Amino acid sequence: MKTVIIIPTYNEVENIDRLLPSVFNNDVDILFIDDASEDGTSQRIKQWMDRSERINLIHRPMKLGLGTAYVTGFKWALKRGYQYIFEMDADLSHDPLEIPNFIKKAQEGYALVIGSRYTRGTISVVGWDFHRLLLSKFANKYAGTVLGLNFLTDITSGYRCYHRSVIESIELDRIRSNGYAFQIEMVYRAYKKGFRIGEIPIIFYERNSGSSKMNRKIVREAALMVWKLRFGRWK
Ligand SMILES: Nc1nc2c(ncn2[C@@H]2O[C@H](COP(=O)(O)OP(=O)(O)OP(=O)(O)O)[C@@H](O)[C@H]2O)c(=O)[nH]1
Ligand SMILES: [Mg+2]
Repeated sequence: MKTVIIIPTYNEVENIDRLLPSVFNNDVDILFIDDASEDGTSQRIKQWMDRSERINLIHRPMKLGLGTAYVTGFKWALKRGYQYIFEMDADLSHDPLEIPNFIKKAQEGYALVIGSRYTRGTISVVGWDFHRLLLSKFANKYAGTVLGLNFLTDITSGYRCYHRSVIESIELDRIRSNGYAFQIEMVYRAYKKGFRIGEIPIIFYERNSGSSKMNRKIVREAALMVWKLRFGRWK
């Protein structure tokens, strides 16, 4: 089955060399969406592209946000006939060893498979302080309650696998949100279209290198977006 892993990057040069070999252990193609990183991320990716045809790069002229990066990647992937389309962070928070587990779950009939840090009441996060954990747990509960998605445990997770039918059915140009909100919006839209959504347990490792792009604006955006989603202004 043709599979692509979409990886948005913004200043992740130190992580590329560590990430790529383990992604490559799987029979997948890779698409990077780099937003004009100033640290040489795209040059490093290009060096790898000389060695492998399985790597692709879309370079955007400025930092335009995670949501639009994925939308760009989704359109690219649909055009090229990929069946399974993954989202993955570049900072090694998402272990590529899990890729086969996502595909197995997808083949059991789940059109969207989310890698969850919070299955069965546990918390599988390495390296977060209490504040960050609380924020993530709260964001999940809050958004899950407003949107009726509490049957899922981790709707903000950015490690996931979509069957192409999900992406095809969603009007990508209408997606407004960018950070956490983007992840929530995609789950909600998939749910509203009636797709089967499943979760697999993952361990999330906080980044060791590079810096976080999380900020208050992203959190605020998510807090407001769930209500817009819920009351239909997005339709
Ligand atoms: N192309 C692109 N990638 C982005 C942008 N913002 C974040 N990313 C990438 O999206 C992924 C997730 O971003 P992170 O900064 O790790 O966000 P996070 O995981 O919530 O924060 P940390 O826990 O601190 O790592 C990483 O691969 C980033 O490089 C953006 O505006 N454009
Ligand atoms: Mg991260």
